Amino acid sequence: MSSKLRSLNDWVEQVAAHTRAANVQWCDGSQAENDRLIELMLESGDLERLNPETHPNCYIHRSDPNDVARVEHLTFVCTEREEDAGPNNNWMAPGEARALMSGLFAGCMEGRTLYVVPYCMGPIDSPLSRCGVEITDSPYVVANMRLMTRMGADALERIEREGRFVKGLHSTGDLDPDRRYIMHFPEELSIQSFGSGYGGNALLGKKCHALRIASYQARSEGWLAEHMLIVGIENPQGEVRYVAGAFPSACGKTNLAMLIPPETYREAGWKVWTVGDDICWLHPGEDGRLWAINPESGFFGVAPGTSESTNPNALAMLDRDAIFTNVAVTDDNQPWWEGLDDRVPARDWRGRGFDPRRGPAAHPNSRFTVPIKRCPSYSEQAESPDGVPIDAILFGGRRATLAPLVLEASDWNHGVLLGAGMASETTAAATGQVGVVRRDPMAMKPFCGYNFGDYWAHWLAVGDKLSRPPKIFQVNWFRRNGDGRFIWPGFTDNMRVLEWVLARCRGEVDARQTAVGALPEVGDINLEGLDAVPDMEALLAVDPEAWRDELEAVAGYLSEFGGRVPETLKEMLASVQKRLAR
Ligand code: OXD
Ligand code: MN
Repeated sequence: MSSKLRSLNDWVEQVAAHTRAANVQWCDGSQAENDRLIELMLESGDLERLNPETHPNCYIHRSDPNDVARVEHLTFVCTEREEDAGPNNNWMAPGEARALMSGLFAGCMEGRTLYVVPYCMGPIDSPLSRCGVEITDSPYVVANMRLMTRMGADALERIEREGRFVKGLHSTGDLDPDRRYIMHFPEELSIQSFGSGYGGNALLGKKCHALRIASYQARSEGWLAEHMLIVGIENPQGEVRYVAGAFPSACGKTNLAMLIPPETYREAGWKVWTVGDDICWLHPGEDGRLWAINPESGFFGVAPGTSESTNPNALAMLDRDAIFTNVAVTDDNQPWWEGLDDRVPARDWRGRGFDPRRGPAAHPNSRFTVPIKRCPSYSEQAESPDGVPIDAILFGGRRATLAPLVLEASDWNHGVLLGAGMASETTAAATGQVGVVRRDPMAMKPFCGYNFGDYWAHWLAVGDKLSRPPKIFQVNWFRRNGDGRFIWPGFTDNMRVLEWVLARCRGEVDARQTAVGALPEVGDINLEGLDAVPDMEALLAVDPEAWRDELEAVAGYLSEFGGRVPETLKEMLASVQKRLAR
């Protein structure tokens, strides 16, 4: 097979020659093709079958122990001018990057099959979707791309019709961390990734395309590509309102996206619908609202901590048709991770007999890949070509102190400031120290494909186009008390905050105005049915001293982006600082 599209064929031929691939296989996304790939990986040891009685059609992949997370220090944005990538990105000149990558790719597929993977990010018939083609030598990547994107014949047909696609070239190479690079060329809509098989580095539709390249493309086309979940909240009257939320990696986006409301809410008729858990493309609509699609069609979720109490919907979808990466297994070959239950695993994520002295059984960034349609709270609207209209945007972070449970921005521009000032404690989703507070504007620090200064200007410009913009809120589920314990129960009870957020959007409840934003009155968060009443005073406290320091830190951070920071944002910051000084 090949394609009717000359530019695609030429590229595939040129890559096959350069990498000296043994075979070229065009992927059609069919079940038969997937079955063959799974068989191949079972034979090669890339996959092991999990217990077919308890987990039919589920497999485990154990990665190289060196290759378990995104590698931000090896991820580059290669724009012609360094300042266009901005201080938020590692930069390399495109010519230098291409030469480096060409050296690495030369001959790297000798003896291997080159897979051509056409994919569509977003519903196949949506004008908001965008397409790409990934060339890879990893059957694991092909199988995961089939779960995470609309991959195969339909995508190829759309690509041939449009003639435009993001070019992604990937090889696992020899998995040598010294020969590992994830390069982005946003000006030519292309990606080159070498030396890693890990999802965020290798499933190029996800972070590389749907965030870094798409954010750049979105800026020139007038929309936003964001690191956000999308969730529909149905009230007892049967009306569904959609909320998008940006949270840094491993801060509970997946749990929030498929939350089951607390019992009292369920009894009253509240329901939650899942549209997406990680990435959201937001387009201004003709009606002056923001419309969102989830460009993905699956979840690549963090396994540890997922349990019957934290995320029962996730557990319900993980008992068939899933690929697990770097989890542990029980003696009857079921997948297991810390926080799941109190069984003792037999083998750890490296396949060794489990020995707690060697650390956790599952890797802290172990993952599951599963089609979104397997989720019990799956929303049919995830296939809507128009997307869903967004009423509220949440910016969340993991902050032990300072940030209250929820805070409402006074308007869109103030919301952009709240997003730009986001900070969070780091997690295991990326290589590096865990638990350090770092600035993570809009949860996009690792994912924005261009200078943050220009990105904030673009956010402001998108707001100018909206006559009915969503309200913007900052949330923090992770505030701790003096003993270091979380004050807010989180998980299902985050529904209580969402109820307040939506009541604000509908103008149904007043708020307490403070210098930094509007907060709920202590009695306005519904606590009915909670066993232990959290310290709401502490959760909703605003400490002016601490906020003055915070805003100074935000000002210092913004100044790193120099002249690219929009004046409007600086003025907004100054006006909040002025209110705090009083
Ligand atoms: C992810 C991440 O995998 O943000 O979604 O790291
Ligand atoms: Mn993510």
